[in-house]
Amino acid sequence: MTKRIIVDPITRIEGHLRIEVIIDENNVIQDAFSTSTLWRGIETIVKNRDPRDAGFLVQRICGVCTYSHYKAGVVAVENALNIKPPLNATLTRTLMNISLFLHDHAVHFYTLHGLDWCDITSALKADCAKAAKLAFKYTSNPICAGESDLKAVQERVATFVKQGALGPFANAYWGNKAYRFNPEQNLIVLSHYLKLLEVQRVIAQMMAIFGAKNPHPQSLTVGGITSVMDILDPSRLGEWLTKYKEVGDFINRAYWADIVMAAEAYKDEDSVLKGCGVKNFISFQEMQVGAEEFLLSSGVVKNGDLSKVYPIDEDKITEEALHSWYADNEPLHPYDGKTNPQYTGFKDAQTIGPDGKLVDSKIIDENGKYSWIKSPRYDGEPMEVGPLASVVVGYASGNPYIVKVVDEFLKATGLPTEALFSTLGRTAARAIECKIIADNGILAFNALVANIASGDKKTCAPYVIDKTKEYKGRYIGNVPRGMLSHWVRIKNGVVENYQAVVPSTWNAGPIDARGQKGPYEMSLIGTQVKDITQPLEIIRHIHSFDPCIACAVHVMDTKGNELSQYKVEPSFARLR
Ligand code: NFE
Ligand code: MG
Repeated sequence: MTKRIIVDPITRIEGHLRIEVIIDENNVIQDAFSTSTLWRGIETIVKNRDPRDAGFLVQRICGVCTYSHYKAGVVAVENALNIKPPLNATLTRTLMNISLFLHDHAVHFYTLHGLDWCDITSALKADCAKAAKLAFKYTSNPICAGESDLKAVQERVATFVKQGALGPFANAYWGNKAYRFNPEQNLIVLSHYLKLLEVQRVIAQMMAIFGAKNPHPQSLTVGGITSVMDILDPSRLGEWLTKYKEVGDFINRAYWADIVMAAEAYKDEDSVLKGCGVKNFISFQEMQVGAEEFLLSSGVVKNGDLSKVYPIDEDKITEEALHSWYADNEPLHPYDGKTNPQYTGFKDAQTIGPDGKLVDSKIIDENGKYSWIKSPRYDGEPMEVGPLASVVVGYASGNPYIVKVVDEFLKATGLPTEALFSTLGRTAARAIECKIIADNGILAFNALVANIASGDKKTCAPYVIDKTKEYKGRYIGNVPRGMLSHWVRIKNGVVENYQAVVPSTWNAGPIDARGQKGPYEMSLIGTQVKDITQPLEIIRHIHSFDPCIACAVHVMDTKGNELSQYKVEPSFARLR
């Protein structure tokens, strides 16, 4: 009888994700399975639609990266129609992208992942004066970490606790031995957690300046942008700049400092020093800051070997569905991808309950289909995508923006480069990418202002769609959770086929036909769970990828039929 820990749902993510792990007698994870339990259908909805609407439709894939799919849908169609948007449009798109990345990364570290690192109950025991002094160890200019700030935070949260209601901090694994911050460090992170709630609003406003609204901005159009008056208005430009600086301040004085602090506090915590089982990384050029200049680089790094970076051959990208709830098992290039559902459900099993006795239960069929997520592969190999991939590829390529900040991180923490290949490294990589964008996004702003000042007012390129012609095109780029690609075929003036190969699909997908597991599953194997009733280590590894299962699945029943009923149990984890 194997022991299984099932965490369903994984909370503090977007979408519905279930993790099953098999542990040995020492509670070390021997095998792991990642399952998306819910599905939606945008790739199907967009078929037979006007390609000019594709961006708006595919934008609804996700409510988190609300800009990524919009931009990808617009650029894929531009690529198919051979349209080159004017520089003003490209740079304005970057300004919107900057706010998306800053938002997603900061919100991930504090709101979604932070409580895997920070024990709120311990923060209440902190000595505020000591904590205020300690904050200077990690930055010369701390924010929201003065003695009175910290006292106010402690009192605010203590009020919840006295009322017996932890609010957003309820139902966590407080006191677990896998937490490593001391009370003062926990209090600093808690203070920044609360401050981020205010900063998040400012970042959303940044997006809305050129995007018209947030979430789901609406100012991109095939060929360019529609926020013409905004980019020609110095007060709108000034507003964006002020907010960008305010957010950058938080990134450098809070987020960055807290990551350096986490690296110090957790450097002996075995569970975060592992967590990188797939050491292949793929990342794509993104964040255009000039006519030809980008902050993030393209390439493939294999087996963690930083001495070589391979160029990406996009013909080598496939998705397969042997273990996914779709009918077509074989690997297909996304231009020819299929989305025909075939749900096979869970199987009955007797598993060990919390009291050690057998209970009737349901588990996945790991030999059959067990997830709504497909398995993307590059040249037949699983790849990790995301900030860690972007940092690894950029570092190995000698990208000066990335090398500078990675070296700064390694120097500040005393960690070796190999430490990047871990859950700690993945969490740090997100802060590294965020800092690169916070510090250098200004280049795109300056380039836009200079281009307008030079007299170029163009915001859209003209084009025609010839209904007698067939077109195909794609967007490939990097979004906050990693490499994203959208592939479109156009025939008779409408979308004939549309496939999105999404970051969380790369990371969360199930086993492929060659028996290879993806990054989520591999990240868990070998980790010891200290307390099987509180599998904090599982959640921390998985959260470090910043899962977005809405993005990874993006399928729904277009006829509105009920496909299945789901019951989400309030208990965070159940032992089988
Ligand atoms: Ni739904 Fe997304 C990003 C995309 S996903 S959050 O970033 O594309 O995995
Ligand atoms: Mg897809």
